[in-house]
Amino acid sequence: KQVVFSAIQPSGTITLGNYLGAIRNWVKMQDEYSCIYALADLHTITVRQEPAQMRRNIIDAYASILACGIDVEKSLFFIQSHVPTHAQIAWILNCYTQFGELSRMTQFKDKSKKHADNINAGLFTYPSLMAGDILLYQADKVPVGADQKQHIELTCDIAKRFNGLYGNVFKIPEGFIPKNGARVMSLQNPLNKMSKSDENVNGCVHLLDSPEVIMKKFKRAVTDSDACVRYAEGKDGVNNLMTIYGAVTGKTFEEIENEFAGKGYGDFKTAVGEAVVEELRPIRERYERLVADKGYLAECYRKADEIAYKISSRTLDKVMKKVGFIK
Ligand code: AQP
Repeated sequence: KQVVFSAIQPSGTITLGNYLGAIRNWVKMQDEYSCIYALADLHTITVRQEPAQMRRNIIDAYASILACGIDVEKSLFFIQSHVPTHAQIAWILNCYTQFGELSRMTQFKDKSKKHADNINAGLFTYPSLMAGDILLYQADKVPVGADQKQHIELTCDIAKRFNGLYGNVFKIPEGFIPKNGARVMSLQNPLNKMSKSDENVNGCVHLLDSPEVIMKKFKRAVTDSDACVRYAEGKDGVNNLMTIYGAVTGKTFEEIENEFAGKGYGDFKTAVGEAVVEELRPIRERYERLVADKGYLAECYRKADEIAYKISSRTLDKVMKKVGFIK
């Protein structure tokens, strides 16, 4: 079986964007691939976190991902900071990644604008830790949203450079980006991507929002004065709602346009809200049960942490040997 690797940061409550862009594919890929998923908690401290909140976020995110349908009998789902090989390989890969390459990363540029008071070295070298995460498991495919495309390309560049110097050490991975839902935008500012850490709570639908809150957020979603449900340039708000509705129902843009021909935005927003509520309802219910059983969650991640350590150590040992470290 081919290997799939992906990770998510527990930097806040998981969003509809994370779900449609990545996690839904994680779930779908479990039968066909050997899947390895991680909670990328080391990545979250590139932005300042409040310790008690961070601990809650880690448990909430772990339970949420299981609730989405990750089956620990089929897939590995571990916590990055529990597996020391990640931090170790990140240092090594930092030494094979160029300053210029990291400077070109749009996520770094965006985040350093947003967190101008804390542009730390970790924020800058985030992509080499991410490259390490993926390369440690010799992954073939990496299911992510469109915003991570640039980081995957850099991962491939770093891997090829390393292989060029030392022979075939790393498998060159490939991004796996969904056709629909790869880039879900904020409901309040559809030019920005929907993000866990958005200060405008109405812009972002969280996986664990109640049905009432979800409906309210969709009713308030920014649209335009055209009053026609169609996918077209300049209609960013409507385009985004159509993307979400299409991703959840499987309908094409043409089918959506026909369904709402002659109807106003009010009806359309209600339909999108209701479709999302129904998609997320079982996830929220499963989450409530899972998060109440911290013992079970700990059992799941401890088992996965141990296996992830074994698998990743094989690659790390090889890398260290090739570079010239001694045992
Ligand atoms: N808006 C989005 N649409 C589609 N996919 C998205 N992803 C994130 N936002 C969207 C995908 O979700 C996966 C996990 O993301 P992450 O937690 O590793 O990092 P992120 O991209 O930085 O996510 P957020 O929600 O924007 O978090 P913060 O606010 O902390 O930066 C990735 O596969 C990503 O592509």
